[in-house]
Amino acid sequence: MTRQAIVAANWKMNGDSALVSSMVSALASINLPSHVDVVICPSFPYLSELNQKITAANLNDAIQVGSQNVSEHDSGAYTGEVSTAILQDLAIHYVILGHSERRSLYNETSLQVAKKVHVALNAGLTPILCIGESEAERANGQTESVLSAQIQPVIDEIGINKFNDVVIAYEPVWAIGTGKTASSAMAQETHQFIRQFLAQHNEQVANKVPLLYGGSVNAANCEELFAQADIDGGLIGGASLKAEQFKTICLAAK
Ligand code: G2H
Repeated sequence: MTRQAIVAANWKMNGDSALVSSMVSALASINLPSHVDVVICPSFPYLSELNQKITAANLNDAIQVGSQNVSEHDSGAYTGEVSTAILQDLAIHYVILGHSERRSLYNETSLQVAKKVHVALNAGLTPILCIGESEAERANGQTESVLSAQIQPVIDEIGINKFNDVVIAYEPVWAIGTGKTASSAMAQETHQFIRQFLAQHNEQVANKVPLLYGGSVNAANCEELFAQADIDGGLIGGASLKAEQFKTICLAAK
């Protein structure tokens, strides 16, 4: 089964115009593999500038732009929020949803994340649905129940068939920005569990959903992670801010 390989950059609240320019130039200097979708998710203010630079560099087929969040509401009095319509207007294709930082710092619940996935799909955006367990949850043997509880509300909200258009990023919370990465074997085991969980609902859909690994992925560990059977790419934070590292990671995607 061939699945779409994806390498997505999550710049979080980092980056500036200079990074937008230098990253596009760096990626224009290599032959990005045609089987890989490269996605860059900067802060909201840089979405348009990034899209324009990608177009100017003739890289529209190779690089897509994504946002790091979207509102579950259509429009109206939601100060500080950004709607799917605004993202559509800016020609954005992907949206990261349910990142652990959104869940822990901004109290986003799995139900709210499910609604966001729904509105994103309705707007033709591809959601990158983030799930992951904390260190204590893994230590207590709760990894599978935590991941199931994060995915099930999304299945209930959109139905399993719509997962044909969803990307899942497994990001163990204890590996995020800490320099601790799950071993490739541990990541593969967890990805396999996620695919099996989806397969209980629909095996065909489960075999098609790209599963990305996230959490301190870098140029040194990406090859081994991407070589795992159920790892279809990565969601990259810190290392996506460094053009040389990010290029290596893009080239390593299978
Ligand atoms: C996990 C990841 C990107 P980092 O949050 O989503 O960040 O690679 O810095 O751990």
